[in-house]
Amino acid sequence: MDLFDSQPLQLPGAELDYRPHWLDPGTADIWFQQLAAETPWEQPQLQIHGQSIPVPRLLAWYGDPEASYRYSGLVHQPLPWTPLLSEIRRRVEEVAGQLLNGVLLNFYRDGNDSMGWHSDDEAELGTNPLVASLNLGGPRRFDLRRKGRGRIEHSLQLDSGSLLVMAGATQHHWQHQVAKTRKPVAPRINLTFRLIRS
Ligand SMILES: O=C(O)CCC(=O)C(=O)O
Ligand SMILES: [Mn+2]
Repeated sequence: MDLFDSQPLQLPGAELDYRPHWLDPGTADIWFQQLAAETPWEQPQLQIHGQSIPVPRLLAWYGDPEASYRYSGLVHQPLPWTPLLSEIRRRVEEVAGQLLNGVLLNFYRDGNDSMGWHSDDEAELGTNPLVASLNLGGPRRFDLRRKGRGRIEHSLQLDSGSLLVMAGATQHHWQHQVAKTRKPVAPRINLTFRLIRS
């Protein structure tokens, strides 16, 4: 790992560390292809005002047996670590400097797939959670805004092989999104590693 290839982002009340070239492009491509093919992707339905609406992307949750996780209104039992995901976890834990017992995989098939505004502030993540987010495949824009405000204050283009670590009080004060786009974009897989406290 190149210690100097790290960009701390100066946003008030946030602790963000962006490493654009964390992974070499060849490995990023191999990991993308393998995860796209071997993951049992799901598209859960959200219940909104009595209507059933599919989540606008594909998901999978992996982790240690105790790491069940609630997202999209449902509790998900973790799938067991695959050899590739164990290897990725080991490398991400080195950067994070802490254990991470679960990973949410998001597959954005095209520009119509997205993730709405949210903070990673579920109770089972504890007070100041560290979330380490690895990006593979096509680049997408990642937006940040302060809670209670509408305006996007910072955007990052998350390229393939980049790692974004969010820590400290970031999730208390900030929300993030990956918006839909009309630009043609290649498929993308994002992996967010977390520590679930049971
Ligand atoms: O796809 C991304 O970069 C964001 C993913 C995310 O925010 C999440 O999984 O909580
Ligand atoms: Mn998130």
